[in-house]
Amino acid sequence: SNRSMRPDKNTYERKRSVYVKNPYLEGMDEDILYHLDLGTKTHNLPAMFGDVKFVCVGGSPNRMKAFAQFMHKELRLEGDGEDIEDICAGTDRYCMFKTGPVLSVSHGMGIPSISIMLHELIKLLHHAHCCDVTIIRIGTSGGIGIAPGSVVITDTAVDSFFKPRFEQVILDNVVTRSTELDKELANDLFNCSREIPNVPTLIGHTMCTYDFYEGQGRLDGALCSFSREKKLDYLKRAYRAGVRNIEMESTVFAAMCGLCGLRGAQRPEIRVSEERQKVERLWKNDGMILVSSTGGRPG
Ligand code: R2B
Repeated sequence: SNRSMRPDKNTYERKRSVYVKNPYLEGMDEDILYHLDLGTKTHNLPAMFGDVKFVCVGGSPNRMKAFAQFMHKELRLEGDGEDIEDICAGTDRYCMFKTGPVLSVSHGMGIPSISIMLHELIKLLHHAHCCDVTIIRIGTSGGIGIAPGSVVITDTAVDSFFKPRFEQVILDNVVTRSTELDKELANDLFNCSREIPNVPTLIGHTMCTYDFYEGQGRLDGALCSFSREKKLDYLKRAYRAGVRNIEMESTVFAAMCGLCGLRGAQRPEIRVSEERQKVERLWKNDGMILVSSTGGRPG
């Protein structure tokens, strides 16, 4: 909803810029954003991106294009938006579309992939002198103990041990970063969801894993060394710790956005699939419902 998503007067007054925490960047003659096929010498980044206020990121390029077309219509911009151009067309690593103040960017699957994109996106927003930017991941995920088709708005991203932390390996050190997301933004999004009928929406923790199979307790990977009971025990413990869905990007997303002055939120939808129904049956027998993310298109 435009009403509840509009930043209040104080937010404008604060003018929160997007910052980078790298003393070397300023002294660099040129900054090349390798995987976006953009750069400070080749592109006028302030002219191209200076008005960006919202960045929406998600795994799949096609979905992010469809989202940009949707935004084009929602914002009632000129033309039908069908021929919207991929700003990163020079590379097939990620794609990026701009509709008014909304940037739609794909990030691929998993922490390393989204992390590379976020480094370059944050530098892009910084070079473009953007301020008061809100970033929202609108990815897919597998739900735990919630109704199929639900939308989970993440309050905190947690790791595989249900801890609100992201462990970044820097050279041969492990640095622990916080994964808190903007609570006010989560509440704003939740209030918006009340205006959309028939889409069950809730706020909860999102667990981020390094792997889709063994890391998520799946029994259908090429490797599986645990029993069905162990899997269910793990997922139940996750549920008790407040986890309502599982995906593969939220911890690094929360950590990086938090450190660089971006107001961040996660709003993954739960994929509905045939496999889910199977797992759901299994869990129903066990007194819980699990919405699995198997079988859907990777996203
Ligand atoms: C959700 O879906 C993908 C795996 O299928 C991954 O990117 C994620 O977080």
